[in-house]
Amino acid sequence: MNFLKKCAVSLAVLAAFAVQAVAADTLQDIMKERNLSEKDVIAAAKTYQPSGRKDEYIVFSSGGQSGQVIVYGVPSMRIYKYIGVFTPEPWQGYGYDDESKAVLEQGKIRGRDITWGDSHHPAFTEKNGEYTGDYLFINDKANPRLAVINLHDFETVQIVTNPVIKSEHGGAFVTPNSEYVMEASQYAAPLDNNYYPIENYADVFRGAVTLWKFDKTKGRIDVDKSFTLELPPYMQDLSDAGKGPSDGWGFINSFNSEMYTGGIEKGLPPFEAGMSRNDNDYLHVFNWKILEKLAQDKKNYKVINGHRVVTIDAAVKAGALFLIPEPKSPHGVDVTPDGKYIVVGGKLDTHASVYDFAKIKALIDKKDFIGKDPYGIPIIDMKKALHGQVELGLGPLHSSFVPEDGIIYTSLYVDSQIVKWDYKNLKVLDRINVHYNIGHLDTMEGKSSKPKGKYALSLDKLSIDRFNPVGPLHPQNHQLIDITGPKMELIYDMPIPLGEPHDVVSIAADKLKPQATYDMGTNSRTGKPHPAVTLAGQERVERKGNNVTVYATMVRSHINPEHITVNKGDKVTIHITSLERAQDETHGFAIDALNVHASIEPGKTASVTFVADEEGVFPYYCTEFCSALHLEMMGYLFVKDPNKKYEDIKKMSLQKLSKEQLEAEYKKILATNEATDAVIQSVVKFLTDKGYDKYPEIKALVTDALNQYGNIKDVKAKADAAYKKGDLDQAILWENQVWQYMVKTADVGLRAKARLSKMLASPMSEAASRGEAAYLTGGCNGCHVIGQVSSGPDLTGAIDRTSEQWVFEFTKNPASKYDEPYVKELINYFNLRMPNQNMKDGEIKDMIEYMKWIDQNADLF
Ligand code: CUK
Ligand code: CUA
Repeated sequence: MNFLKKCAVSLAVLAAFAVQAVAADTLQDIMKERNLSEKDVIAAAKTYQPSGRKDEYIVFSSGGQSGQVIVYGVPSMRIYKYIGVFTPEPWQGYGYDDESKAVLEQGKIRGRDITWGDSHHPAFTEKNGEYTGDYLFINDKANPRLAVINLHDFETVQIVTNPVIKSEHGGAFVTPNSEYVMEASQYAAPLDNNYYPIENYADVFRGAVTLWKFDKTKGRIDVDKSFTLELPPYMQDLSDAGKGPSDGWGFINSFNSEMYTGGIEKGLPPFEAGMSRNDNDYLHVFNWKILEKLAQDKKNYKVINGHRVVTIDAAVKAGALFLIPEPKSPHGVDVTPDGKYIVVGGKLDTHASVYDFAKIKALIDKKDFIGKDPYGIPIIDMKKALHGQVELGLGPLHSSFVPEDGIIYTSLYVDSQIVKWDYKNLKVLDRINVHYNIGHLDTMEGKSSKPKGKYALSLDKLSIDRFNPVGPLHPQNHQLIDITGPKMELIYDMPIPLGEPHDVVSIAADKLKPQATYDMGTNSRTGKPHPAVTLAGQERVERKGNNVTVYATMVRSHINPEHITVNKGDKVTIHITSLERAQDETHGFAIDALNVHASIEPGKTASVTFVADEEGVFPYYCTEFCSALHLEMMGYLFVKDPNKKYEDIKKMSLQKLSKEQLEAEYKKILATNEATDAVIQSVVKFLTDKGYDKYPEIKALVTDALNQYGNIKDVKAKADAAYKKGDLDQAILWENQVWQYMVKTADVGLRAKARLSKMLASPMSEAASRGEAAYLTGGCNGCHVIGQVSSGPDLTGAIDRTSEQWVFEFTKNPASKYDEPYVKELINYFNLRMPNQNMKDGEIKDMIEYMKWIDQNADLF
């Protein structure tokens, strides 16, 4: 009675809301109310993804100062993940479990922990210049490092620290078949670790480019096979690898061929004045295939910090290093998809310069040079190497490509624009304003040999007035631009709240094949079986002196063991294996107040190590809301002092249940279990009748459900044995555990049923889906549940019980029928009157179509 009254009250509230809600239910109404133009609505329609719809492209963005990588989708611009790379990331347990700590350890510089990174340029593995979607590389500009992320689980698996470069920028750029990942220096510095005064700049300070060898079968960088090319101290900037006809070559910009050394504090003009004095800087052109051979012979390299550095002399002698003048202080260098041209963004010059690789190669072959720089590197005549230059505007930086031959998109930092132009015929085609001050841009696989185009992303450094203010530190702005038409159209602004994300790479979503779960007992950071994998029944605690090793498991909804007792001062390692096999059933393992956390996805084994240096009781628990019994997924760590004598605590006398009370409780739980089992059996029947095993994803769910169900037999036997012994208390507890397994079975089983129903249901007509929307927005589901009698009658079969006309009239004006005997009966039964939801005629007609669809699919509810 009480419950029904409550329902009636909430119904009245709902009805009141419904009246307000109907005010804005046509597109025109919403546009008017939200002050949207037709253009806005079209932009929204181009980016909106209905629930469950997947994105076409996946974007990997550097996370700037966060040291992470941001993963989001295009066109929806929904953020999917922040991948921990150079910095700890608690959700993923990155930097908290032992396995990921080992990865972060690799990123130490000269023994020092580096707890931040300036993650900069992400790059995919490539095959013939096309993205493969297997691994992602990203560099840390601040602390010269490079990381490898495995795209089969989106986890960072390796960090390499550059042994000679002190400051970098021109990485990560991948050669067309992922042979090497290029990492070029930024600020020249001595390559060894010694002190030299600035007066030794030209003699000792050097730039460099490291060629990190990538082992494709292992998915790791092979440090021993990697080497570096020494370069003059010209402040190298961005790089790119050649492809097609220019495969084997690499290109690096620079901005201080003046070799200016600053000294503002001594009254000298500052760096910015001296470094932009000359009209030209140099594009470095080098051949890594020749260098690779040079690095095999001792006479060509020096060993610095245990690492091979091929000298400028050796490279010049072998015809592997050249310079070409470029307009002063350029920024981006981008090789065209066909590998025939190299486009350099002017930055301080309003032009983009297009170099023709065939011309460069011919000049090199003819040894046609205009001179040598102070380090003996041959200089190629800029005029002879250029295909042409195009005036684009102020501050051209980076470029990206599309499938159309010769078409390129270039960012203009100062003008805050993207320019579309033709690099073959050298003319500007279109431009669009962005907000504000764009750095990099991307055009869907736009830096590969097979760009997809379709959308452009503008990575704006400033957002100024685009978003709700959140203090003086503004988010960055990633803008999505539709580039399918002759004019670029801005369609979405996304605030990025995580550092300055420099650059992105994008990939067709179907090229990524991430796994849903791990093979049981995987160390995700090595990809190999974890030596401490623990299966059900193998849980144990081992002690060797002061080292305690716990082999634990997690599965919905318990941690085994639930009590761990150690001595104060013990070094404790807990290896935790998730016994789950179901997709998205992740557990997190935390011990309160001990800074311990790990993320244990299905099948993963992760370890945490800590010193139990404080006496006390420390609860531990699961940090992911993994099931209805998630809060119960816990245990206690007891840390006792072995040198202390603990007094006996007087026990409280708690009231015990009587035999009769226990019997009653036991009967109750048996009845509950029986009822729950009936639900399970009906779901099983439904699934079997519908041939669930023909649908792999449903089959996986059912297998998981049956796994849970399979646990019941053992537990039930324990319950029965306890009952036989007369231990009602234990019998009740074990019966409760039976119920837990049943709930988990039903949980997954019902999910499988819902998904299968959706797959099998006949397609909805447009009218029926409008009707469903009207049903939901009208709040009808507050009282009606399809397929069930709830606080209102089941709508299945309602038309058969009456007629379409009747349903129409009743919905339009329920009160007109309150006196009909059928309705009277309903009002009596539910103690509720169907309220008037003020629906329009069209909506009611649509809803009737929806009800017909329900009737057609009645067996699925
Ligand atoms: S760089 Cu050009 S705007 Cu550090 Cu790739 Cu950022
Ligand atoms: Cu496992 Cu919550």
